[in-house]
Order: sequence, then structure tokens, then C-alpha cells
Amino acid sequence: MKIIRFLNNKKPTLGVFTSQQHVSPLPYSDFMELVNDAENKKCTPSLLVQQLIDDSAITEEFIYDELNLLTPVAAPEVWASGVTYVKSRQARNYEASNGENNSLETFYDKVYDAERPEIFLKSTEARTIEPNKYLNIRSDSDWQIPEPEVGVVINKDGKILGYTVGNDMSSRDIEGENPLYLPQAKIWKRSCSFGPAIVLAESLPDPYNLEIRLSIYREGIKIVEECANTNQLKRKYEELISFLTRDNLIFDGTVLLTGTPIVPPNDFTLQDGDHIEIEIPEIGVLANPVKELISKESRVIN
Ligand code: DO4
Ligand code: MG
Repeated sequence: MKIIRFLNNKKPTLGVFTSQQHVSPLPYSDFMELVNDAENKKCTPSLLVQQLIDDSAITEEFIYDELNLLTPVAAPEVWASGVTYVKSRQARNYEASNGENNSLETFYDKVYDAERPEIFLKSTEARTIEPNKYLNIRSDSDWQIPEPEVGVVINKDGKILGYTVGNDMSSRDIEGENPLYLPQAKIWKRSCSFGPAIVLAESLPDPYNLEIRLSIYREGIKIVEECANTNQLKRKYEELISFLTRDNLIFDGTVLLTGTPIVPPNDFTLQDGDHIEIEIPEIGVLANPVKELISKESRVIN
């Protein structure tokens, strides 16, 4: 069962897919309202939604493509895990070594193997962008990429409520220059998106066998096409969550991105006007156009 959120007469409204192209509105304005109502009624969110459908409590139906989508949950924070796939470990080593892959063990190798995973704050609600709205690329970086990732949606106790598609926009040159620049390589205005839907945890049989596809279009032509599977994930989702929630304050509806299994070719960088699509077939396609924040020419350096 897949849940989305959209603007209905300017009001945030939760919706459920009733077919591939049809969405029925639910009597909630946010995903956590549904989760909390199900908890009060001592049933699962999917059972509660099914009951609403069966009781004919939902009569309206919308065409998905015509909806003004919001992020499927108003996530107060988005956190992220890093170097959870071999592909990311290789790419981090490449950018940290100016492209010279030497045989020395790096801290990226160490974190891939260590018990403690890499976890970082990726975004806040105000910086997180809904599907179909533009993401920014930084004005002071010449090597930027989207990172397509599975996002787990959790409550304040770390319980997995569902899964979504996330984009951890990243600056490879800033991180490669110095790992202490990580927050600047990961966080800026409009540098994160997730959606379009949340597939409820109880209705996803195997979150360790999800295909993830990345396509990037420039002037209408597909210039990047990559594919991977979550069966390559080094860690368990629960393991990542246990480190995130340890001694931490976590809010209901937090999203934890679980690392990228895909890195575009090393000579690729995003440009103003590019169009990014990240697809996990069980969840949907997260699409965002790209806009450069301010052109380098007009940047004033004091
Ligand atoms: O160490 C940098 C972050 C890596 C990351 O974001 C990822 O593996 O997805
Ligand atoms: Mg990432």
C-alpha cells in the first residue's frame, strides 16, 4: 500500500493509491496522523486504510499525474548513512585521492568495515524539496551528483513505518578536498528531496531486494542511466537506525537515507537545467529538475 501527500484546495491531504494512476484522499493531513490513529485503534496503518476504503468512507478519486505533490511525510529532519555500499566506498576513495586509487587503507575503507556506521544530518524540513520541484546545485562546486537512496521513515522510537525514495545531493570536490567539509558537501538550500510515496512497512515483503534506477536528462536526452539493488547493502536498516537513535533525540516522521549504491561516472557533474529521476518500482519515481543557486559570474567575492 502506497501513501502520498498532496495539496487539495491548498490543504495538505494524505492519499492512497487505488490503482497505478488513481489516488483517493484520506481523512488526514499528514502521514503521522494516520500512523497515530492506527495506533490508537490498535491496528496497522494499512488495515486502517483498507477499512476506510471498504466502509466506502472514501468516495473521491484523483488522477496521480495531475496532483501537486508534497513530501509524503512532513519530516522534521532527514538523516543519512554513508559508505554502506561498495560503490560509494570506491567513489569516496577516488575523490579523496585526486583520482589516484592508491593501496593505502582510507577512513572510507575503515568505516565500511567498522561496527559503527557513518551517520550524518542531511536536511531539515525547510531544506527538503517535494517531488517535481527544483533542487539546487551549489555555486562553489564543479563536481556535483545526485545520490539515489532508499529512505526509511521512522517514529521517535526508531520503528520503521515505511520506505521512500531519497536523493542525497552531494558535492564530490568539496568532500574530496577535506572530509571535515562534509556538512558543506551535503547541506545547502534545496539539497535533498524524497518521495513521491511511502510504501507501508507491512506491505513491502523484502526491502533488501529493491531495484534502484537513476536517470539524468540534459536537454531532453538521457545522459546517465544506472541501476543497482539493495541486496548489495552492507548493513541492515535496523542497524543503521540503532546508531541514529542511540543517545539521540529523534522525532516522529524522521527519514533516514541508507546510502547510495549508485555513483554517476567520475567525469559527470550536474548542470543547471538537468532533470533527475530516481525510481524504485515498488515505491515510484522521484523526479526533480536542477537549478544552479547563483551563477559563478554574478557571485561577488569581497
Ligand atoms: O562519506 C560520505 C557520504 C557518503 C554517502 O552519502 C553515501 O554513501 O551515500
Ligand atoms: Mg549519500
